[in-house]
Amino acid sequence: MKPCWHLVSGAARAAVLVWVGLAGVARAQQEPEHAHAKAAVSSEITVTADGRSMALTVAQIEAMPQKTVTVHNAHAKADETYAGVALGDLLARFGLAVATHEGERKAEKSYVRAEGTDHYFVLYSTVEVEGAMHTGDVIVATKLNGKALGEDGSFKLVSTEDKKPARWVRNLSAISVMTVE
Ligand SMILES: Nc1nc2c(c(=O)[nH]1)N[C@H]1C(S)=C(S)[C@@H](COP(=O)(O)O)O[C@H]1N2
Ligand SMILES: [Mo]
Repeated sequence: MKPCWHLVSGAARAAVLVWVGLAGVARAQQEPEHAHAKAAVSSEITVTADGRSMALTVAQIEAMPQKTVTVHNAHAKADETYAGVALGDLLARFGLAVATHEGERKAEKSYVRAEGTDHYFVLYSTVEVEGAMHTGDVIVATKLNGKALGEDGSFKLVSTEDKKPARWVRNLSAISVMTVE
């Protein structure tokens, strides 16, 4: 039988609409304040630089020299301690060391594109991620407060100088360096 909406009285229609509206409000209020869409968890991170591409696992990242940073997450309104590899140290393994004048010149003309499994991506100037050139740390974290990152994925990019966590990338899955000529 087809619904006979035209037969329903005006008052009854209004009641149905109010009920549907209130149900929507109740649902919205159940969402936690920092809820975000569930994204696929990254199991590897692909680093591309100078035409070379390499996938790295958590074990490989954790075998590199580790850096620990404590940052205030303005969204979560909490201090968080992340551990992982400094992005500059990671890039140095891909021939992007800034120990020489030429290396520095290249960094000054390059940028880093960091992307998550949900395709959210951000840019950093390469200079910003080089501890030898810039204040602050940008790390590829694999741990938060001593534990795996959970639903933030296997890897998360975290920076200490940003006032908001918008350039932190959860479920980090790809890092590529581009040089502007
Ligand atoms: N992968 C991924 N990372 C992301 C985002 C996103 O949509 N996807 N949003 C960014 C933005 S705009 C903010 S403010 C913070 C919010 O992080 P939180 O929800 O974990 O507090 O994550 C950043 N990192
Ligand atoms: Mo944001």
